[in-house]
Amino acid sequence: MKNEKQSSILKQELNEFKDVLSSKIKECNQVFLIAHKNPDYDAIASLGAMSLVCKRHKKASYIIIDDVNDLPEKEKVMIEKIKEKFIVISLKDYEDNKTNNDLLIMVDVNKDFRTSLEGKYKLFKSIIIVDHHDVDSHTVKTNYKFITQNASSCSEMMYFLLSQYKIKSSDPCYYTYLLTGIHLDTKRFTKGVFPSTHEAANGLCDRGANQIEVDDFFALDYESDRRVHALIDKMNPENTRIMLSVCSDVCLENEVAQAADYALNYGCDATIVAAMLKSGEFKVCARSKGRVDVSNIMHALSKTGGGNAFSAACIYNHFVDDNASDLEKSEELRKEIVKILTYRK
Ligand SMILES: [Mn+2]
Repeated sequence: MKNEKQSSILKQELNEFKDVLSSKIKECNQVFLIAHKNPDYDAIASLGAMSLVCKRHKKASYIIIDDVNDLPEKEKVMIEKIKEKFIVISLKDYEDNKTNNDLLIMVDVNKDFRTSLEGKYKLFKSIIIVDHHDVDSHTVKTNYKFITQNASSCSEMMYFLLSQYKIKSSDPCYYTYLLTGIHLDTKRFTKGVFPSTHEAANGLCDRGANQIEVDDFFALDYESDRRVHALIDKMNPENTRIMLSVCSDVCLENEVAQAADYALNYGCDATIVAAMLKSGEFKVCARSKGRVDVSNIMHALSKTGGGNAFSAACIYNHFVDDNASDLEKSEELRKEIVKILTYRK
């Protein structure tokens, strides 16, 4: 698909989908918008853009984000800005205000367990999904979905939808956020870039996206970066090919992921990093250059395991003794991981 037609095919498909989106928005009483838990820049930007689409249809829309306080500062900044124009609610608010004719729009996510509405999808009259992740048996069942892997990000698709609806935001921050989402999911234009991605980025800049503000979203936070490097400092080559770091340092989920990403720069086949979250659970992130399928390892470790052969993660919280010390728990987890790695050899 890496040819000049890719962009026009994507735009044509989105244009057809647009009619479904419009009719579903018009039919319902109110729209609820949701993205994946721990929403990233792509997810938050897409929520903002989809809110603009609902506003265009003069329909009340509510963004459900249940974990705002646990998010990193810059994600909170984005959400605070969106709150100036739109209503952000908790899961509890949704439950208090639901009707029997509600539309749910899921952006940047398609799997049931990845949002805080897990188990509650049947409460909605209709569900629309706009996403760029792979689908599997966990994909929420609906006839109204636009899911493609021929786009860099949900932000990219949302840009094309905004432009097809001829929606112009007086506040350029919505364009800046979409460009930030594209930068995030393409690792700053180094992977998963399509011809349409460049077109979207150019269009966003034309509409006033601020590249300097985009760069600010990727500036490293000193404290956070030290925590990432502390995890990397604790790495051991578990066998000659897999670098492993397991410790009870308290980190944010994305810091564990960053450590696993960074360590892949070493001459190894794969990296696995585990650290403790504020909740007391352990986050485990694994990355691979391709010789090792890390999603198998994450699935073997925990039923929460998800991802693909190159990049996978899970939450680990089933310890033999829940009252064990943090250090004992991290040692138990290390042994579990080593056991799985040993079986695999
Ligand atoms: Mn995304």
